Amino acid sequence: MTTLRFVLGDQLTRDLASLVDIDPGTDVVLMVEVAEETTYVGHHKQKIALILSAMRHFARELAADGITVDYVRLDDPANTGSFGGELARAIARHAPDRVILTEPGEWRVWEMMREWSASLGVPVDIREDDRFFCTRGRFARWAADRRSYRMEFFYREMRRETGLLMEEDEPAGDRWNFDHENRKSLPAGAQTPPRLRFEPDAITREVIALVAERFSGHFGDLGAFGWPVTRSEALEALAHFIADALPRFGDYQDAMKSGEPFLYHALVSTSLNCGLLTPREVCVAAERAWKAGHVELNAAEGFIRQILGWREYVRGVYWLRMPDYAATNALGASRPLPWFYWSGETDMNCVAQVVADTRRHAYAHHIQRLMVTGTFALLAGIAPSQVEEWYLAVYADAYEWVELPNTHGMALFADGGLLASKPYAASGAYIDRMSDYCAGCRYDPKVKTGPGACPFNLLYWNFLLENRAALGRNPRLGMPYRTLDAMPPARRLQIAREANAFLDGLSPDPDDPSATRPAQLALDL
Ligand code: FAD
Ligand code: DLZ
Ligand code: SF4
Repeated sequence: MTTLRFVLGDQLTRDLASLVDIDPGTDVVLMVEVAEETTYVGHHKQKIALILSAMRHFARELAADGITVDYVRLDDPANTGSFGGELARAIARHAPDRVILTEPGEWRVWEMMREWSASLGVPVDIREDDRFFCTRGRFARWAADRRSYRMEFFYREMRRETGLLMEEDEPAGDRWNFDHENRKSLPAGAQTPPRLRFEPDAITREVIALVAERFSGHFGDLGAFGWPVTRSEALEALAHFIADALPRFGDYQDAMKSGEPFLYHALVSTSLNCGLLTPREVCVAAERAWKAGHVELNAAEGFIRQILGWREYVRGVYWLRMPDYAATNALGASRPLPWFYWSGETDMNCVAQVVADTRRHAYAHHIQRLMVTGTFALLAGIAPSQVEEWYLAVYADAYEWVELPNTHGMALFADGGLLASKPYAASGAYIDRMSDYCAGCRYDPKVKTGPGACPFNLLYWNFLLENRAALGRNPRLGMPYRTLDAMPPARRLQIAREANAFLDGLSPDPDDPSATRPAQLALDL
């Protein structure tokens, strides 16, 4: 009576639904490193190293608890390279009566899984992933009959249901949301806490060597690898964040600084997304810090909202709307992704800084992702599928269920406003206010057109011009459209001409010299 329990690389949680009732006397846990997962997108080298190392550590911990683990390594010569192929081989090895799984994070894998019962000839039990606050069914009930899904209302229901930051039936501090207090720019000379990075042990070093050799063509550096790869490291990192960074997380959540991607952010997404931490324990830790008087309410609320609100909400939208969601393109954006998203070679200092952070750490914080590389792609009309592939590839925390709604919906407005009530379009003034990037840039955020004009300024107005049919009646864009309409026609023409010259100079081709200096044309006008 053997049960085969197949655990995927982002399911590294001891009380996972498919592991809770394990019988170590008879059951076998299957874990497989497969080429299909390491290459379905060109993952950053650190992402592959993180998952393979965390999988190997998790398997070792299960084995230490007396559980039989059948672990297939990437370099096993018999490895078929796919989940389906490895599951079939394991069924032949163990002749199980049934296979138990937890539902996967991605639609792509869900489609494979649903076939397995029929194709493998063994009953396959797919269990709900109960590591989230909100099940897929619960979200669907919330979303039923709503024309658009606003995170804020979903979040309030989650607060009520979980009791997090609640006093009886009311939100702590009599407000649900302290976002207005969370938009400060970083004062000059502000000290940011040194961040905990974990020295790779022998298992991680072996994986890093494998990745360096086998995935040398993938984007990203391995040198700065310091992600938690075990639950105990992840818990240590969480405790460090709560003690040293959470007190200022709220205030400076949106700030950006050259060479400092971490600032006061939590760095917990890699651990949450592969299962080393659960969202509940992370939120409870933040709530406790507030109750103990260690942090202000705006910090605890701002942080908990990201996890209890945004993280659950984007997952709900993903599962409710896939697979059609990915195919929408409300603004008809179609330009190819400029090569500088990979090379970082651009005169736009903000973009160059974010790509550099991303390459070095497989990390950039939310506002860097949303308001620099995201806003540029939105304003420049880059094809959503190409932008999404980039975001899925370059971050160590990237899985489609969380990456896609953030990119497609929040950053690119490609879903036409299902997720955000207006596009996150902004000119250079926003980046200038929230960062020190502009001080080191050859463009000037105060110059709107002509020599030295910040490309974000040109593209911002051009974006509104080009998308008037889709956005002109959006009440939240009334003010910028009125400003645009008050401009003399010749000025609007100048903006359109300069913006299009700039856009024509962007190249997706690394061998095209203009790919590294895409802004040249705008200055030549
Ligand atoms: P903090 O800023 O400290 O926030 C704490 C936690 O809140 C995060 O760990 C994360 O779990 C959660 N969170 C915060 N914002 C969001 C959000 N918008 N959606 C979901 N969860 C959120 N996050 C991913 O985990 N994987 C992705 O692939 C991903 N892709 C993104 C793509 C774009 C275009 C944008 C704009 C955002 C994306 N995010 C993604 C959300 C967010 O940027 C990251 O969760 C965050 O930067 C992770 O760093 P942190 O742990 O230091 O987060
Ligand atoms: C991301 C990833 C990578 C790089 N490699 C593996 C792997 O070799 N084996 C595995 O089980 N999982 C891996 N993963 C995580 C999967 O891609 C993830 O489980 C699916 O996308 C489902 O969310
Ligand atoms: Fe970015 Fe414009 Fe500032 Fe340069 S001036 S860093 S391009 S926002």
